[in-house]
Amino acid sequence: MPVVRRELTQDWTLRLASADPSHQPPPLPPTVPASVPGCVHTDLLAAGLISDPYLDENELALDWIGHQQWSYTTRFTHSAGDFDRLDLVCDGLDTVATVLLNGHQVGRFFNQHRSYRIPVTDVVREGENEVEVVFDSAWAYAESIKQQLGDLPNAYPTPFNFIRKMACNFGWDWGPTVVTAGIWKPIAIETWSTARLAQVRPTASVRGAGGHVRLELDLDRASDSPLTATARISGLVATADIPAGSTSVELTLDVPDVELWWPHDLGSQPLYDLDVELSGPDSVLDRRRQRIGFRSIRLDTHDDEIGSAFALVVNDVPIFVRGANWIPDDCFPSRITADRLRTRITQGVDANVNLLRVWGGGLYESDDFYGLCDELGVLVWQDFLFACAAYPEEEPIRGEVIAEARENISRLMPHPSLVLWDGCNENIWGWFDWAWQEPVSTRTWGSGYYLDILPGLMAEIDPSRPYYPGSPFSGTMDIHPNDDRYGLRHIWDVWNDVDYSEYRDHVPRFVSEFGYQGPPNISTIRRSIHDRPLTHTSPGMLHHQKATDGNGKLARGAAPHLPVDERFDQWHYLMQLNQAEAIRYGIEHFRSHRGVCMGAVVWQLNDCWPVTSWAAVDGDGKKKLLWYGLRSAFADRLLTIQPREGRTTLIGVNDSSVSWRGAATVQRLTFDGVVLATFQTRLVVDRVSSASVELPDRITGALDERGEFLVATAAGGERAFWFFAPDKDLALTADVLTTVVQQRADGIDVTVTAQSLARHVVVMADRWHPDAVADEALATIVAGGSHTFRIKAPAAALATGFAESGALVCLNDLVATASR
Ligand code: BMA
Repeated sequence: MPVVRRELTQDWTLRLASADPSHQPPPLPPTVPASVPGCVHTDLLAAGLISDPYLDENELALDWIGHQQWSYTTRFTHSAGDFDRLDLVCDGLDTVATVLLNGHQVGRFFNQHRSYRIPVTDVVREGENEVEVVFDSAWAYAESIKQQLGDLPNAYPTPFNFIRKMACNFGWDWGPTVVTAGIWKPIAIETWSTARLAQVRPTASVRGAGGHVRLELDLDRASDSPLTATARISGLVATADIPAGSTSVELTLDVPDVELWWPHDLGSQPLYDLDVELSGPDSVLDRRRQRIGFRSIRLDTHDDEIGSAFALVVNDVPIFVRGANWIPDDCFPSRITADRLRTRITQGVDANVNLLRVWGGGLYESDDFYGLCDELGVLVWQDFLFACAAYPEEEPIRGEVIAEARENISRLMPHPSLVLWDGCNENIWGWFDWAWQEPVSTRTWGSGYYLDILPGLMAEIDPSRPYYPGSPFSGTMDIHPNDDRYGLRHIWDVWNDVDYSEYRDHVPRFVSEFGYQGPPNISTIRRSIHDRPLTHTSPGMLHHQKATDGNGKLARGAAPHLPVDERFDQWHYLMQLNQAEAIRYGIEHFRSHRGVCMGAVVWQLNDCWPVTSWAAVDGDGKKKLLWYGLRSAFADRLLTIQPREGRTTLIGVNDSSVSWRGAATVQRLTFDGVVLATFQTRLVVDRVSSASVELPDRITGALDERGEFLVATAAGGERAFWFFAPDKDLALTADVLTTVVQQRADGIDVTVTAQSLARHVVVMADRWHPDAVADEALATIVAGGSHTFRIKAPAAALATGFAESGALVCLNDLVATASR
């Protein structure tokens, strides 16, 4: 009999198993219909028993949920069949779970990041059976482990470092505290006979023009009979006999003339089906299909005259990483469907992002996530799940860490997109800089994981993928982990303390975090926050801002660049604009140092709820101005003007697979369009490289710093601006735009023409209609120029005039107001 899997999705009920008197729950019905996969929060929400924790300040009143003991129950019928074994398979339990079958405890588990297979052949009975999963409070468990092992430093006041559960679930500087419990991944009954495939671990590599697959199989056995394993790829077959009693086997396949897998910016994503079969003497016992790809990957960390490099080399091409950090897309991960992941990852691809870093305070993401990255050509860097805290290396945490690492390293092996494993987020930095050394003293703090255990497991299980101990890290504990000259760098003094112009003081080898906040889109705010009046300091807005002094940093960060205007819509425009400008400024600078610097991974692509944060796409999945800023700053061909050794310099950066050659023109203009100087040059930028041209004095020397600017244009339409003064000080004229709106079948075209320089012409389409989306949202238009914004919108949007909606904003009008 082959393996038969039956998912238990039906007839689940949830009940409060026991209440925590210090977090007294409100009256609840004895049972509540439940969804599996799911969690307590989403079940209570679906039953109408709680308000939505993502709205207003509801989060605060729902704190009790995470402190209770909850129980999930269902029934299934079982009839005796022709099989040897019956397992209860839990793909994911969140987190402290006792599993009972017909009242017998069959398992007790403590780790959200593992799956569990429970042999229950002897407990299951003919007819009706009852499965119950009881979840203890994750808070209470983590606190008890903390008591047992002793407290350790943590950037947050919660015990997430004492439990193997998604850390940001306890609250983060962009996330609410919604400590969940539940069966968060599928749960199933599986029957099998003789043997089954326990693990299939492929390593695909490139050998000359061919591909080589090394396939390791682990088996579970119910009997000793001899077996055969067969693997097929591209019409090729390999088989191996597995002698009686043996539980592992290795096969290899050599595929001639494979097509290489590339990140989307450099090539295509051919994927190959690898089919694996396990057979007994007379029948197939188990099957697995995995999609793999062929590419080589190397991490270049060689020492050089600056310090030490950090560059990902894919198929022998050093890649400049145009990356974004990824956080769990929802605090309730069972709501993250494959469709939603496809949308979100595609938003990254469309913003020219070629790598997502799955951040260590979140999850090992679902198979869907990595499968989509394979398909869409997005490189993945996966953190092991440690973030912003010291972690104990004693039991019971140690064993859980090892088990979860083994499982997830193995699970993710098929994916060509996965190119890097990283030990932790900021924990090595924390040890150096966050006053941990005294409280930690002689205790463990996690270094054993990052420097010894995890690299050991990688070498044993998946030596094909690079491993790096932390982000940031300088390659050795002898050098400060956050040094521009070595390895990985996080730049957070910009945003926290200093102006974004100080990005230019850093030439990191690879910047894996840097970010700037902005509020979510207006339609997201209006859906989730019902403050009357709604202001940037009204209670709901403040609640949906989790960063320390977030609003203060927003205001101080914008002040050197943009006018101050606290009317809500104006504030909102200015803050989103400043976020986009700060990051664009940083990225253009980092890319202009291509070669020394080989990556910029912005913090962060996505949000998990509606919040003011560093994200480019807000909690409702809407693109903030930053998303449009990323798309332009991360474009394959970037034209930028940068200071270089005291000179103003035109730089072309080419991260595409074809060379970029052609004429470029730089002009110094007045805001009214008078050409003061022109410089013609030829840009020659090879593939994956950059080139610079120093600009002559007649171009770079402005007579009136408030009223002149440079515009550079390359033959392909690439453009760069240079202003001699901050936007807020420019002598901009109000009311310089004429606007023509033209209706189309699926929306409108908005053509704006500028009489004089129109700075930061922005379309925030969802101000017009919540579902309206503009193809472009950020434009600076020179005198006499025009730009057409194409806006997709549902027919209902047309009932409201676009012009009256406030969706089109031009900085000129705010600067002129401010200086009046
Ligand atoms: C980085 C991240 C997160 C945090 C972000 C913004 O350090 O690793 O911990 O959300 O900064 O503060």
